[in-house]
Amino acid sequence: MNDIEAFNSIIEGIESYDSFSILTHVSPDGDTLGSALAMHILLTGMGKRAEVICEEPVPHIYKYLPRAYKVVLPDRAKGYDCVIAVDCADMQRFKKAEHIFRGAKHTMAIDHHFTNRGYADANLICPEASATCEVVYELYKLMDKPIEYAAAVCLYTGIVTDTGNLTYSNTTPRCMRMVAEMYENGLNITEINRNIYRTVPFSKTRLQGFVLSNMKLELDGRIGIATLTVADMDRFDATNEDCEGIVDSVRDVESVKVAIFIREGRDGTFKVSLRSKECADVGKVAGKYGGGGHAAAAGYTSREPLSTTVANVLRDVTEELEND
Ligand SMILES: [Mn+2]
Repeated sequence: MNDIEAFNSIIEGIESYDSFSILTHVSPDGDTLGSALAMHILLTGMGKRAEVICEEPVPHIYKYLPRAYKVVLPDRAKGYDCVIAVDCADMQRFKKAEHIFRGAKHTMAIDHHFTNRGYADANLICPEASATCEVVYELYKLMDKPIEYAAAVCLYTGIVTDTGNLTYSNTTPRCMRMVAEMYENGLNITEINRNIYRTVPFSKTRLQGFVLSNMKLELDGRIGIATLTVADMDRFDATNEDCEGIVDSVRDVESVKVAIFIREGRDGTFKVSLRSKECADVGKVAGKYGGGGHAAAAGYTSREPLSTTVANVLRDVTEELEND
C-alpha cells in the first residue's frame, strides 16, 4: 500500500470535519461492518460525531461486533456533513442509503475493490489489500492511533471473513502480520471464530441439510446446482441469512467446477449465485443478465420462472466450461 497521497487526503478530511456518517454496503458482510465500526471507534475517539448506517439490520452473526447495536437503518440516519463509504465498490452498493451519500457536503470512500473507480471526493482504494479492514488498520497506524481491543475485534473480523480465515488467494503475509500483531496484543481469536463460524441457528442447519440433499449434478458432475423456494424457506422457518454458505457447500463437492444456487425471493424473482473453481468465468455469465461479481464468484437476479432460469444458467455455464 503505497498510495500515501490517498491516505493523506482521507486523514486531512478526518481531521478537518466534525461529523461523519459511515455507509456500509447492501447485504452487509464482516468487512463492511468491521471497517465501519472500526472507523466509528477511531472518529469518536477523536471527539468527532459519527454514525454507522446499514441498509438492513446487522446480521445475527455480526451482532457480537463492538457497537453493532449502534448501527442505524437509513431512515433513522442523521446524515452528517461528511459521508465515508466503506467496502463499497460503486454507488449501487448503497441501495436505500444512496440519498445520504448524494446529500452529503463531503464524501470519502475507503475500499479494496479493484473495480472501484473513485466516486467520492476523496478516495482511498487499495486493490492489493485483502480487505477494507486492512486499509483501515493502516489508517490507524498512519494516524498514530492505538488499535484498542474493540477496534481489533472489528478489524480482525473483516480480514478473516474476506480471506476465508486467511486461506483464500487474496491472503497476504501483510494481513497475516496484522492479525499476528492483534493476537500478540491479546485478541481472543477463538471467541471471535466461535461467534462467526460456530454459532448457527437451528433453522439454518436444517435448511442447509434439506437444500444440499436435493442438489443435483450436471455435465458429468462438473456443475452442481441447488434450488430453494419461498415455500421451503417457510417450512423451515428460515431467514435469508440462513441461506448463506449454501453455494459454497455446492462448490466444495469434489467433481464440481461451477456451483449454482438459485433462491426464490419474496417478490417472485430468483437470485442466482455462482461460484467457480478457477476454470470458468462466472462473472461473464452474471454480466449477461445484468448481474455482477468476478470470475470466481458472481450473481444476478432472474425475472423468468424457475424452470427457465435453471435452463438458461445451465446452458450458459456449460458453454463457459466447454470454452475453457
Ligand atoms: Mn471487502
